[in-house]
Amino acid sequence: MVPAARCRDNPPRVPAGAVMTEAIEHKSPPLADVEAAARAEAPHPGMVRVAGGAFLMGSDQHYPEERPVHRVRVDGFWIDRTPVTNREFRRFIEATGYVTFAEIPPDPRDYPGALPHMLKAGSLVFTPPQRAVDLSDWSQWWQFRFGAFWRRPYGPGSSLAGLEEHPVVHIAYRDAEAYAHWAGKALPTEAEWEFAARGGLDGAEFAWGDEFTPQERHMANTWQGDFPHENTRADGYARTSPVMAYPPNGYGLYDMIGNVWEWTTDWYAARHEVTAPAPCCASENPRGAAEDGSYDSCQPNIRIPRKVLKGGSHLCAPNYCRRYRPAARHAEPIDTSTSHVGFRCIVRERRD
Ligand SMILES: [Ca+2]
Ligand SMILES: [Ca+2]
Ligand SMILES: [Cu+2]
Repeated sequence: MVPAARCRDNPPRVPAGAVMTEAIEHKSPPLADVEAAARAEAPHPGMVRVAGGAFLMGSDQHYPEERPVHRVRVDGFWIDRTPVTNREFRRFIEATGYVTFAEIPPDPRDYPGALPHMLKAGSLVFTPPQRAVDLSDWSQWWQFRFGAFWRRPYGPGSSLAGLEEHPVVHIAYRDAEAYAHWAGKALPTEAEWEFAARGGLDGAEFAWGDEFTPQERHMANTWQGDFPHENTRADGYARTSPVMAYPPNGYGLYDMIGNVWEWTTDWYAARHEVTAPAPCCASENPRGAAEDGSYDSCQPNIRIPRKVLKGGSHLCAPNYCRRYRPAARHAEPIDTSTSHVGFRCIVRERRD
């Protein structure tokens, strides 16, 4: 009945109770490149150019899915300086009338075995418990709230007042894709995203260096205290934060780490696949694993493929999830939206 919570720290779209027993060595870019970039015009406002290059992707020091460290080369691209904000997303909705995934009631055919009263439009909202709970049971802090979507981030009665410059949340994969298409942009691959997040600091633990809080300074919106019941908000924010509240990385990019997780186009696999022809070479513009391999092996009855999320969120806490690092990654079913997942876009210089 209850899904194998131990296997995952993010819930499926229709949560427990409703689920489905049966069916269910980088160098800084050469100066010439930097100068060319400064001259080149951004394809859209608010984008930063990242010159192509090689880097060490992944980490051998943390979670198994980040392994192995391997050499990757990506072509140059432009990337949004910040995650897409509520203000920006509103322009898209007003221009197109697009309806997000969280606003559409789940189709019973997609969720066999789900309880009918659970098949209503909604999204997962982080709802902290009053006291310490079993950290293997995400249903203790994730609530599928009917009527929650990007414009009502905490459900009916909530609004975006004061959140205009915060990242948009409750975004399923296809919503991010639709926005990118409308904006004339694309979503990044995991390699592009990680290369950008590292900001030129190859092999560093964090997007800003090797120390989590240099000189006691918080460099990203994460979680301090005992997750999920105690949030000391030593970094200033309990939930999402305005997109430029913390310092940018070496490429001038904000919020790559923390605040909200960000969608990438790669299908998830439990380890990095090294596609380079020989160990000395770099994988060129890797595009991730096969869709078929992205399903959750802990929940064989649920056939929803999963994409790679990057960067961690305001819910990443030392006692629970230390994924506030460029190498960190997380599998997210494409139909799942939550109060801690958003996205940003890129524009590739070379189209292929
Ligand atoms: Ca925080
Ligand atoms: Ca982020
Ligand atoms: Cu986390």
